[in-house]
Amino acid sequence: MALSPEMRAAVAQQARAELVVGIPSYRNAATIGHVARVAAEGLQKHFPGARAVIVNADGGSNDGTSDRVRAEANGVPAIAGRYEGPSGKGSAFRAIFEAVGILGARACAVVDSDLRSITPEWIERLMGPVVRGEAEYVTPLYARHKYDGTITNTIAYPLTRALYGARVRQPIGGEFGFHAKLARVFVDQPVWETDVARFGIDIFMTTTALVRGAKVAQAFLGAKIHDPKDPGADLGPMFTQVVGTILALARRNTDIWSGVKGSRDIPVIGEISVVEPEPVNASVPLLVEKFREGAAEQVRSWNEVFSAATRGYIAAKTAAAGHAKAVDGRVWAKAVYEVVAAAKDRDDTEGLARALLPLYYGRVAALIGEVEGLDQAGAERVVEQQALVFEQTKPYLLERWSVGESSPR
Ligand SMILES: Nc1nc2c(ncn2[C@@H]2O[C@H](COP(=O)(O)OP(=O)(O)OP(=O)(O)O)[C@@H](O)[C@H]2O)c(=O)[nH]1
Ligand SMILES: [Mg+2]
Repeated sequence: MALSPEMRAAVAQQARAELVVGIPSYRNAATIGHVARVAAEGLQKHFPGARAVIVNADGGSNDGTSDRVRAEANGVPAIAGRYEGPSGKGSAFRAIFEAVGILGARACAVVDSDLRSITPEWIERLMGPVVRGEAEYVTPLYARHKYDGTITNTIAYPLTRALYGARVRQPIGGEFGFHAKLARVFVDQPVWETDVARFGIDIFMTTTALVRGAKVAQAFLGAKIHDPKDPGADLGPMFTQVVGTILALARRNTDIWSGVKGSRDIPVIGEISVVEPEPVNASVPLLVEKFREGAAEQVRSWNEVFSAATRGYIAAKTAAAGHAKAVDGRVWAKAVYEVVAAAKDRDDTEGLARALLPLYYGRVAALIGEVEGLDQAGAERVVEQQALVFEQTKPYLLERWSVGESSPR
């Protein structure tokens, strides 16, 4: 149970609602008021006859985050308070899913609390398809700066696409719409003491929707502008939580992904237009340094996880000078699959994700070089090309996986 007794009581006091907008937060007082105001406006403008509730599940902020939500909800009932359980975005979502169940709602949209570019139309695009019965799970599609979303671009997108065969471009975008039936499925999974309670939540939701055969659509939302993070400086824990969760889910769903070849398009709602996102900083020297440092730390676990070819490549790269330390897309795809295959007989998926982290830094450094000087469309082609490499390399995963079956390594 993630709803605190106080929040549960506040939810139970509400009349039945059809729609819920959920906002997870932790110390977002500077930005969450705007998000709550725009969400309320979207509900009033696009779903005027429907009863809706805004639920803010907070991680114990002491900066007045929840007060901002109450103050800005503009007549839409708002429940704002602390969730219970492990600290993290996923626990906040769990509380929101529980509220959806208690309120008897039909559809829910979740939006991050650090968004600056949210408009009332986002609420319509995310929830409208669910309300109209056109989709059960809606992922966002937005223009992000070419240095933003590096976990998405290097692994969450290409690996989800290759494993489950669906071209969901932003599987961990942060904004989603879904049917209450799926909220129920999410709540019922025994994952709430794992990294799903933290930043594993987004990939858990998307993967669960895909393996359950939910009808998925992508909502075009324009530009995503939020509190940006430098991929070298900020993203280590998020990477291990997201990738650890991908690995844990891959172990459980072998019978589904092993039969998938190629990938299918996922329909897009709303017209895609060109928008210029705000630039995000990325420090290549920092990435290269972290690659080298991490390689030194991980030697022991790398012997257990990676093939001799991959280890040889890494050794050569980390010895090379400066920018030459970058990791090539083909080697990256194989290394990722070696880690997926290693998850077959290892429970410690987070440890495996940590083993991959230095290579991720090396891969991001390379990707930054590959897209430097390209416009958004050009950068997008590079990401697509890499995703295709993941699809083409998938037989290598199947091979490593079944080798593990007959002879323990
Ligand atoms: N309740 C709660 N919410 C959190 C926690 N950490 C993050 N969040 C919320 O989750 C949302 C996404 O967090 P961000 O830190 O913006 O992460 P992100 O935008 O997915 O990551 P990047 O795309 O890499 O920038 C925001 O609404 C945060 O307030 C937490 O520990 N507890
Ligand atoms: Mg953010």
